[in-house]
Amino acid sequence: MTDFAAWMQDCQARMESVLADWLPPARIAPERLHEAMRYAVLGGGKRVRPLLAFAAGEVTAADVGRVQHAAAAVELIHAYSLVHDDMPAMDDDALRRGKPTVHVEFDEATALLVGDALQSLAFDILASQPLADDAATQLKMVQVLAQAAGSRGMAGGQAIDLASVGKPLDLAELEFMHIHKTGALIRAAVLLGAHCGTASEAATAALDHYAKCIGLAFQVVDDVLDAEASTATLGKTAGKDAANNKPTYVSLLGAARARELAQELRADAHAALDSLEAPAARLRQLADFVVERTF
Ligand code: GRG
Repeated sequence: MTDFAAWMQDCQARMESVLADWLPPARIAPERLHEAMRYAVLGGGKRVRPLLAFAAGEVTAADVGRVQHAAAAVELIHAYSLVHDDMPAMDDDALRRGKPTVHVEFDEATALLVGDALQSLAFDILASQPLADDAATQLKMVQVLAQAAGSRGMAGGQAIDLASVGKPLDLAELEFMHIHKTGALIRAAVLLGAHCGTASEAATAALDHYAKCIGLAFQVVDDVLDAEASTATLGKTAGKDAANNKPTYVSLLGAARARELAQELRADAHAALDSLEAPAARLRQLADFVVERTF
């Protein structure tokens, strides 16, 4: 196993345990809601956003005991978004992370509440744990996550996505949508990880630019995988974008140019890290992972 693979495994295991501790036990009332929350969050997913938070925290010499809570908060928002995205009113999907989606395994009302409760838990964590050197930075972290998840971030991107089905978006409009829908939370993961340590303004700006590049690269690759990989490999239904007549990087540019674009974004992400004093090796490896991933 490579050093990077071992690091990833280590962070993923840590994340699983931290999330398991934060999620209410299924034996506590309301049992069914708590069971569904645990079902939605535990035992699956690549944990890309927590990995980014850990790697950004390394750059700012953050205490990993702090970063793990910030990373958990971001992952809970991500998990909530997947639960709601899979519901019949949105993407209407039956498979997520290789198992039945929450509304299929439980029911729609429970899935709605799971999303709501996971979002609240994320902010509970950010508000209750000492994560930054000073209160102002910690308050800023709460704001970063709130804005990333809100109508001018992920939820707004999702609204644009829903409104765009069957419509001919151009490249700039597609990029605008994805910067919000997928990019905003990826950016929050990097910034929250960094804010757990000591980040100068220049370092924060460099990390912000890095995060924007890989947020977009993540989505470009997601579009390519949706078009080319199998349902079994992805653990979610493949080929949905074309089936739903959704504009994607593949439908606009073709798969070959989309792959090139992902490589260009990876190079931009690496370049953004060059100005940092720390080598940021993990962030570089994660940019490579995001672009080269096959699932
Ligand atoms: C419902 C407010 C709301 C937002 C939903 C994130 C999102 C917005 C929808 C998910 C739909 C989707 C397939 C988006 C493409 C990129 C993406 C976020 C993929 C899933 O993230 P991964 O690959 O998933 O990190 P895992 O399961 O590995 O955590």
